[in-house]
Amino acid sequence: MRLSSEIVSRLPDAVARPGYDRAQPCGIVHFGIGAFHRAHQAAYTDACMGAGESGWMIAGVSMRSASVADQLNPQDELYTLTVRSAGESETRLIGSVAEVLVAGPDRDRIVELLASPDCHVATFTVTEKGYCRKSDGSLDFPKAEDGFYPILCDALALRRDAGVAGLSLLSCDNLSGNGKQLRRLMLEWIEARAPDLRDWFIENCTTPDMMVDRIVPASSDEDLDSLEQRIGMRDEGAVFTEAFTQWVIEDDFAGPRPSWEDHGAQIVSDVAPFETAKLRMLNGAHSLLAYAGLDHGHTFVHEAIADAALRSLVKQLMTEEAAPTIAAGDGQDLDSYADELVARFENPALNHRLAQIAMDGSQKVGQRWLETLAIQQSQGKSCEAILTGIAHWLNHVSGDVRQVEDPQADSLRAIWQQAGADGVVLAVFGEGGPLQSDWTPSETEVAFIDDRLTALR
Ligand code: CS2
Repeated sequence: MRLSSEIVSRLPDAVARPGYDRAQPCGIVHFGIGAFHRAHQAAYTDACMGAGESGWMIAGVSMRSASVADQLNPQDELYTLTVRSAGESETRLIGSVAEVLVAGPDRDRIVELLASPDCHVATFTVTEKGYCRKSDGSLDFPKAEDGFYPILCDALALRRDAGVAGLSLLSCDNLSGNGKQLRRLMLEWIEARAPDLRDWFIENCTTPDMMVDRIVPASSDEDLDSLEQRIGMRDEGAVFTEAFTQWVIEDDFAGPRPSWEDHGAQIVSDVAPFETAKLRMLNGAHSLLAYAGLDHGHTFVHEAIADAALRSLVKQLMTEEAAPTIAAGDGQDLDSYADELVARFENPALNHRLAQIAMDGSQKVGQRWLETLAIQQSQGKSCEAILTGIAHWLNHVSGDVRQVEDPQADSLRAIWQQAGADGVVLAVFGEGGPLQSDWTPSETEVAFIDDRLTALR
């Protein structure tokens, strides 16, 4: 028996369900409707409509595959969200998604929804690589052609022509200064492809920065099976997450928005301290656990953090390397933040796969590790935990140990083959390498990484 609006009443009483009328306009178009969006922004928006706000249904766009549409369309876009903490699971039904569309085949409908006066907000969780940036950060036009840029650009031009207000564009991805980056990249597209839209875009659209946080492992077949046992019906779109959730949003909107702050979001004037702490501490530690954890033979985050050697590296990365580079904002205590993160990583009920975090490292380590390295280096300090992480990442992308899922997998493997273990650090991170940043490895740092790599290979 498959979940759908017709059989919602047969759900166990313990499963809370939307009490609002779902036949409302879509005020939000979301690009990248994966598990994270469904467990985070869509849940906040569901709470807003549950509290009586209207007009905030979400049209979700899947950028590449039709799989989310296949999961949700037969279920009238309903899905359950299960919060898992040790020993307990709590499930609620989310009603805020109205439609799921696929970027290629449904392009016209997506443009129509975005151009509609009912729509006020476009949100994005397209992952780091979905922004189609070249290694110098500028827009990679051939890649961007298949991304959200042309769709959004067409819709914005229609809004301008029809005299409709601009949109608030919310990048909810783990990029530093995500709003600013989205603005810069979108402008690059507009300047090249629709230059007459430039001034209108600048005057009418905003791109607030934000920090989003919730650990959402990819749902497994076992997750779906055990949920089915518990709720008596099959939910192919179910998502599973932790109790913790955080959303810090810069107060910079072009028009109306849901009152997310009534349901736990923080609307602030400066997101940077939160975003930087999250990227360098949480995500930085995650990537270290992923590459080092896999090399130590672990599968899940909770196993890796229970490994004494890795646990001490993670603490070192967070408190001695990353935290000193962060100008903490009001009420932010980075030591307790680090403790909370370790506790979240320990959650045994999540089964968060290290391999999931290990994906797309070339797009992630810049904001997670290299910014910290650059700042510490400028103060004459070196960061052994991060450098150890780099050795494990390089080992990973050699392609010799396991399958590498990364848009740069082929070129990184080619660099390895050409430069060999002795030259790979500078070939990747040095001048002309694919991961150039403000951090240029010093001789001592190169030697440190080389030592670790030799031990690994
Ligand atoms: C993780 C993140 O997969 C990854 O790279 O580090 O998805 C992480 O779980 C989230 O950012 C937590 O908010």
